[in-house]
Amino acid sequence: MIGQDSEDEAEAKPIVRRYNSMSELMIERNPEPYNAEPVPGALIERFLTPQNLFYVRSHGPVPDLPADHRIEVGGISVGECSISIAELKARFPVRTVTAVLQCAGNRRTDLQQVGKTSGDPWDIGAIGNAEWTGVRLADLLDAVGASDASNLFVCFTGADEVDVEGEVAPFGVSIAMTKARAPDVLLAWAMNGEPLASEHGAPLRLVVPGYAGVRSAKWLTRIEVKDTPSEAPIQAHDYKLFPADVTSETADWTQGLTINAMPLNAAICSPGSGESLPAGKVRIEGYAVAYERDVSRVEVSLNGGRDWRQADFSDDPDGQWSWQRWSLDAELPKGRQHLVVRAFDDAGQGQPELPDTMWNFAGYLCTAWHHVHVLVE
Ligand SMILES: Nc1nc2c(c(=O)[nH]1)N[C@H]1C(S)=C(S)[C@@H](COP(=O)(O)O)O[C@H]1N2
Ligand SMILES: [Mo]
Repeated sequence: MIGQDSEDEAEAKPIVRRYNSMSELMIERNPEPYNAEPVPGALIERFLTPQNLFYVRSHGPVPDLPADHRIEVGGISVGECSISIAELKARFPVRTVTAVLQCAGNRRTDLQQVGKTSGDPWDIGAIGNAEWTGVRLADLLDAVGASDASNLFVCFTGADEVDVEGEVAPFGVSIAMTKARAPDVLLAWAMNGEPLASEHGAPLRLVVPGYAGVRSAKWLTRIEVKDTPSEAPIQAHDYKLFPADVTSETADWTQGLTINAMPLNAAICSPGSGESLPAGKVRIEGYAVAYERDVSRVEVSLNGGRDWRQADFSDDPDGQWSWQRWSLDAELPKGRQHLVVRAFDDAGQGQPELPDTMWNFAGYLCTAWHHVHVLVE
């Protein structure tokens, strides 16, 4: 420690918090069906988000499926068949992919400051980063002789019944054949090396890296090749992006943009909004995501967005689908302090400043600069 005693060189320590129970770690957004997100400070502690800290977004009750459950496969030029998870493991190479899963409604609360929206009031925790293990969807599609024509879609059905604006039907979504055949799209049975928990889709779920969480169907029962997108209400009448002058009453669902690829985003997780901190050095931490591109830099402002400093990246992930955790050690003076974060991708593109510029009635894809207000005592 010789010569390292000046205050400037003293390293800030991450803020340590103690939690006494899971209910202090998960913020319930809806009791029935259970939807919840982790408290931001706990979310950012690890590169891989543990299953019990991973947000849960379910549109209906969690179905209970046996481990020997079979998934039906069929559709255009595919002979009707079914396959169990044991057969998937035996027939195809097992792959592991680290990828973020993020709900398109993550950060909806910032849009709700601009105007009322539908949907659960997610803060910044409807996101997690996990290591998914399974087989490539492409390998199964090849094995059943599916065409790779780019005008086709692969449709997925879940075992849960969901209610979309009064229309009750099994959960169903689809992705284009070109994405379905991308090497990192998995039929997964494990998360972070553990069997999938029931709330995260056991025994088998789809994982579509880079796409909104909704496309990663849980509790798979059927995979079908079609020449149209899934007609299920979740695909057809939900998770679409509309301009600000469209309301839930005027929306023509055939005109909305189907939310697939997720945009550049960043959030401050620690300190959390409204927290009180002792004066002195503090470590500010959070995440940034860019998917198809890399996050090239993350900037933090300590004065509401007037001046910016570059944060350091905390991890060096392989592959393109992980989040980047970042941190910045800073000296915060006493009083109310206003922290802001914004990220840039490797095309030099940043995030819009204000949520006002992206408000939409369903509250999707909030990518505005993220603000946190703290009291330094
Ligand atoms: N069968 C089924 N799959 C589903 C859902 C669902 O309600 N039912 N929710 C979707 C949505 S909107 C999201 S954001 C993710 C959430 O996955 P998680 O609960 O494991 O975090 O699952 C997707 N897959
Ligand atoms: Mo979602």
